[in-house]
Amino acid sequence: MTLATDPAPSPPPPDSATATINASTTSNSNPEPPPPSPSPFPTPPEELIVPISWPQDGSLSVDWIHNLTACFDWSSKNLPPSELPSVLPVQVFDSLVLTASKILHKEPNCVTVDPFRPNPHSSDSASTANVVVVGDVHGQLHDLMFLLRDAGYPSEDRIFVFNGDYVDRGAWGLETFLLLLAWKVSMPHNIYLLRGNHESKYCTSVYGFEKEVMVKYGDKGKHVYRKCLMCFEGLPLASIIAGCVYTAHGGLFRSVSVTPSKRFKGKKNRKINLNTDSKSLSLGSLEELSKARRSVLDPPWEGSNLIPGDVLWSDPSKSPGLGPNKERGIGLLWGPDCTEEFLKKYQLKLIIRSHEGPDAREKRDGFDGMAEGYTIDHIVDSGKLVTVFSAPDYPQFQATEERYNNKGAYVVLEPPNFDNPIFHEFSAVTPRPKVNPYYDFEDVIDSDEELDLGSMVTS
Ligand SMILES: [Mn+2]
Repeated sequence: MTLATDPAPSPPPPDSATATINASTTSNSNPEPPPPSPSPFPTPPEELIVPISWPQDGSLSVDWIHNLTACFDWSSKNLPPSELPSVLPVQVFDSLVLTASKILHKEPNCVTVDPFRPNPHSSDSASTANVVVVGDVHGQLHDLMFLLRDAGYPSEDRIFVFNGDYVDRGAWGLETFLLLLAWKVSMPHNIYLLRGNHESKYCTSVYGFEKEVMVKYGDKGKHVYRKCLMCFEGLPLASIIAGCVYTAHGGLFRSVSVTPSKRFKGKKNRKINLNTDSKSLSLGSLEELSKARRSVLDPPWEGSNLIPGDVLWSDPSKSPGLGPNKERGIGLLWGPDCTEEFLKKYQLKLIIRSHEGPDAREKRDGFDGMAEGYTIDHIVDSGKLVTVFSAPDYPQFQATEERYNNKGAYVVLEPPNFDNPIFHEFSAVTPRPKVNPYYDFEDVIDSDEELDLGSMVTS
């Protein structure tokens, strides 16, 4: 079935009350066509351009994005979720995701974010942008809208790096992800979208995003979900900002280098160092990161392509060394010594990662909680490691009365050095529109623990 040839749905027949009124008021002369039956839903305010259409030249202006934002905001407050296609038709979804996917798939695993820009107005002066680093968003559309207003929108003077986890848990993962894709399409060098562990088939099937898409797009839901998964596969894994800051959703990763076996030295037999027991684990290099195969629906936890899973799932530890992340069942735990080794090796000053919200931090001995939206986890000779989490009042749906009431935060890096993170905290936008959750939040355990690894799609 091709979408382009699908007939537009015909308007439902007028109900009998309308038909009766028509019959008595139009009499016999010059019969007018029956008026379309009024929508049972509120009509959008005049300043909104609804439904959204794809621009003829395919270039998305800032005005187009602000209209998209306002439409998503309005529909989240006034329409049932299943009416989203009346605001964003599936054809426009297709154009947006296809255009964004093409851009994302071309980016390297570790993107270079260069805030030193040539000044188009003068050949001998360069302008320098600020860089804003954002952590987990988890479908909290209204908080993301606040963050963008508060920090200022992406522009030549302000580059954004998002650390992943756009979807799941919150009720507006689709709108959140699509809004960020629109900014990416509009100005690909002013915003970078990295992958989080929730941008995967496994997580989205457990934590709500798949169901959200099915509810919102109905019989086109499977198609929309599949396109989103294909786009997730294209998201890069990490970034290096201004040559001195490394960012990724989870963090550091192991070496998966092929090492010649001693016994068979000189022969063709080579042993792949699977690097699974802690004794043989060593830190991976940026060169290895650049060669990893990131285009997988679920990053594998076994086999030889382990770097994407590490980058997306790992956590820091207060104890030295590199070991398996037993709590999560995938990824690593790395100590302050590894942070130092990585920073020193690449002459970096800072690692900014995300991935741990207030629920995850509740169970982590020795670490600060996430009440302020950020923590400083390692301070070493070469620099430091910080965690930033940008979903305030998280998670949106919770079984207990008592909430974490955490703030969200984002990081601003400023010239000339970009190595001193300035943290901006913010509270949740209240009240949130009332909406039903898309996953069984009372049954699904709080953080991403105890993965059902067998159900992951890793090939
Ligand atoms: Mn995460």
